[in-house]
Amino acid sequence: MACLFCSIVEGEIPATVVHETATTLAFRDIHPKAPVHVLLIPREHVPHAVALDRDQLGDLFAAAKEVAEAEGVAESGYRLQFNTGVDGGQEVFHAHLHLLGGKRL
Ligand code: DGP
Repeated sequence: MACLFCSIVEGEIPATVVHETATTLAFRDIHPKAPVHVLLIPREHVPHAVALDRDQLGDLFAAAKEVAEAEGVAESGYRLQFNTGVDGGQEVFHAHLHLLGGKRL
């Protein structure tokens, strides 16, 4: 089945990319829940956070730190969140780390 976030990685669906590395991509959430709402994903398809390996987790958190600095929320603070599985509220089954900030959450 086609994966929405794989299509964004492939450039088939547009997204506002704010940061990218060889292994990760970060882009703005289409339905932002805070002034800053960025999704960080591995370029490789991994269905949910628990399936990420240590390198992928490290790369995502390192990228999140860079995004937080670039977005100006590193000092004020921000939230990092994985919604994992149906009960966790996950809707897109390509692992993604939410970075939310820019207001008191
Ligand atoms: P989750 O519930 O954790 O699976 O979050 C999925 C997020 O993905 C949700 O906050 C909305 C966002 N989203 C869904 N479709 C698109 C899209 O086509 N583009 C972008 N940029 N974000 C999307």
